[in-house]
Amino acid sequence: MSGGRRGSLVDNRTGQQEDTMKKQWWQNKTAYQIYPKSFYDSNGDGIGDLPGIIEKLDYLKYLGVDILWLSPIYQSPLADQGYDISDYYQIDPRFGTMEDMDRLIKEAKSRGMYILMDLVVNHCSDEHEWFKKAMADPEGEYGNFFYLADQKDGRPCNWRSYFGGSVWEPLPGTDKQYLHMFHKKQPDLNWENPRVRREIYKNINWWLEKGLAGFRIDAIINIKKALPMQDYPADRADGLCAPDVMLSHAEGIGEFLKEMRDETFRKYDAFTVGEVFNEKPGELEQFIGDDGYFSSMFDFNEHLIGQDPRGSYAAKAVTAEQYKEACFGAQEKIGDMGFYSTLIENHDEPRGVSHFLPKGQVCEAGKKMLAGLYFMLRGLPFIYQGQEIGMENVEFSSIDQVDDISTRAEYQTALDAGLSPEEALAAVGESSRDNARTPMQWDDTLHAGFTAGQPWLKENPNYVDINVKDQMGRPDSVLEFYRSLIRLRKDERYQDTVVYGSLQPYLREQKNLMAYFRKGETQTLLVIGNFQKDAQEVRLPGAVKHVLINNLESWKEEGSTVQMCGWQFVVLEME
Ligand code: TEU
Ligand code: CA
Repeated sequence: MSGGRRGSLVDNRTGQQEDTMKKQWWQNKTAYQIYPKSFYDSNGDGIGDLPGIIEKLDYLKYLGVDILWLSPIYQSPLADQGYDISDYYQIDPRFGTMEDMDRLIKEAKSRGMYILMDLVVNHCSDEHEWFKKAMADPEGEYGNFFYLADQKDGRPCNWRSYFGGSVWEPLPGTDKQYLHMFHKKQPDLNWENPRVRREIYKNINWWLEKGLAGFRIDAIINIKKALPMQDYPADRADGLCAPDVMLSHAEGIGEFLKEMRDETFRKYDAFTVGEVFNEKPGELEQFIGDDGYFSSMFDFNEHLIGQDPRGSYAAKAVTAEQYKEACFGAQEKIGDMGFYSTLIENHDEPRGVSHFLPKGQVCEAGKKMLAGLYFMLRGLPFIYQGQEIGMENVEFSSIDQVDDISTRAEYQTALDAGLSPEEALAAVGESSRDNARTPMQWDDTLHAGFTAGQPWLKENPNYVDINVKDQMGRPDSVLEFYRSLIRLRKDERYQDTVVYGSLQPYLREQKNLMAYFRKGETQTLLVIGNFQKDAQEVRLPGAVKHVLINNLESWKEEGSTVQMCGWQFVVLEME
């Protein structure tokens, strides 16, 4: 891995040549998120596993992705599907063995691919031995691994957990209570305790020694609490306040993050991408600038559109204009100071095509347009499993079909707000995390070719139409379109512009049109997406040299304008 050489880029704001951001080994790559439980089941128990991932490495190589992020596969009761870890040094037997993991790292390496694990260290599982020891002796050493308080004094604060209810829960068998920002089976680790931090760094280094390329870092903003704990104004009838209110009062996370970086990642030139929703204004450079805590951070700006403090039942549909402004706003904020990781979906989100395209208008052309629009932004694109074939949200006919604890909590919130069960299900179903967690659709045989047994979560019945087997090699498929985007990113003639070129919005005011320039030192690309089902005319800023990518066959250039068909997406090389 070579990095650290100084890159020369055109400054976004001044258009001047500048000695700016350092180039890094990972920036010209494409990343792919695997949700192991739903990816491929090699032994028929209905649960995807590590040998299953190894079997599909050649498929991922065909797609062209380089960096693979695995959602957690550590030993876990799976209360939150592995985001509740009971042993950081073990692979959960349902996913495979440590030998499988070592083999995966080796097999990936031999194909020129890199493995990232998920680093979940804001909390562990209540089944972790640290927590068991804390329960056995709350006054002892391990009591201080968590946030404990005496029950007799009442709740220390009125913070609401992300999955509903108070963050406080009685510590079984004791007169104490403990804090959990997420589910009660996910007690928060006390980062103020240096021993906790040392244990975490030791584990990170242990994994990096195995040859991991780095980590995706879970929920990391939560490690710093606003202390001393206090109440904030209640924002719902439950008398509690949303966790982000507390986070906005928490100061000093940088000391932890810097220490973690220096004790671990930096020594290995590891790639890290932080899951950060709530950095404070002006903090972006500290997080992912040249000397940042992480290599990169996800751009979640598009994913916050339409959210409502009352709960996910009240969320609003996203419009094309909102989507465009969120993308451009993020790009302006980051400029060339750092490198975002871009995405349209992950395991916590509904399917991007169902969420960002208007209801009832989801089609192959629209799926490709959405793919092209985020892929060509400046940043490291992440593809979530199944996204590359255009997998869609699933219909839930009963809350019993929902496995996810977050959706179940949101359902209860909707009922509490007065919705009928049918309304509540329809409302929370749209944003349910289970939309992304249905089995990967490999082919049109029983259970989408995911398992020879019974899948742990029901497959989306549309697998008969949407599956890998159908799309591989079909030139007009969504899958082949993703391949063409990845090829362009890797193409030596264009890579510098696609990866490092500055980004400038074009015709920003034109409705349902998202267009932008990517400008390199000697080259200008123009990206245009017609974000609606109807055709629209677009003025061209100059002569077109080549149409590099087009999601439709037609190209209707007339003088200085082009007639863009509904959902048409193009990448043009300009004279
Ligand atoms: O998500 C963190 C996070 O902020 C989530 O609460 C997010 O807002 C929510 O999932 C939206 O429904 C991470 C993981 O990605 C998620 O899967 C875990 O459940 C969570 O941390 C706890 O580890
Ligand atoms: Ca299995």
